[in-house]
Amino acid sequence: MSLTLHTHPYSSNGQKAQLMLDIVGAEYTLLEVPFQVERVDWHTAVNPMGGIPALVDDGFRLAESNTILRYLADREGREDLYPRDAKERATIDWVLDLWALVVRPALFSYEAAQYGIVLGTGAFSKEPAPEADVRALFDRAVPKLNQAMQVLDPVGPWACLGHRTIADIAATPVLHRLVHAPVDLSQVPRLQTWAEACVALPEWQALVPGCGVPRR
Ligand SMILES: N[C@@H](CCC(=O)N[C@@H](CS)C(=O)NCC(=O)O)C(=O)O
Repeated sequence: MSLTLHTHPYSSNGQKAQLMLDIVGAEYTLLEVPFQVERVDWHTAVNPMGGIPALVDDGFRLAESNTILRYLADREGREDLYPRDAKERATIDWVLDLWALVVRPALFSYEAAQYGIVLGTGAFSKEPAPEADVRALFDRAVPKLNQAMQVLDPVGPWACLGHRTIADIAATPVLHRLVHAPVDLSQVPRLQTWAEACVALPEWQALVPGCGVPRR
């Protein structure tokens, strides 16, 4: 059974799908989708919205990175990463939604400044903002970040359930960027503890050099 991931090395959502494939030990092929406003036909044929990543499993197509993580955990029978128990599953889903719908938007202005993100063309589409501006934009997000971190287990490092799950895998690429950013992460101590554990995952350490993950 063949798995093909449509991704881009700079896409944090693509990176989390690739990290998941590596953690479950699946064999896969990568197809690089160019970051351009008019997405290539072979990609929109799989994901009409054009977002990166998308996954094709023997003709079965899927997009939305969190959906891909849930699917791969179920496909590979990895209940340690995404349990079947309703409360455990919902706890993970809460962190996934919190990350995508609250934390990422709170970080957007900061990330756009640091990585020169332009909607439609992705990271490095323009020069990054000066470091003082980047730091100030991060500082503005700190209260919201500390509020969001109260949803995580108080005893870390993992987000919930006391072990690594897809909630941690989903956050790892952006946590990596934060660890390497010119910002004071100690202002959000629970996020810092979480980030250090996720970034140290051996599968991430193996993946990150080929990902062109910005280290500025
Ligand atoms: N909600 C989607 C987001 C997909 C998405 O926007 N991906 C980014 C890359 S991380 C993208 O395609 N960016 C280029 C763009 O701005 O169109 C997911 O989680 O997969």
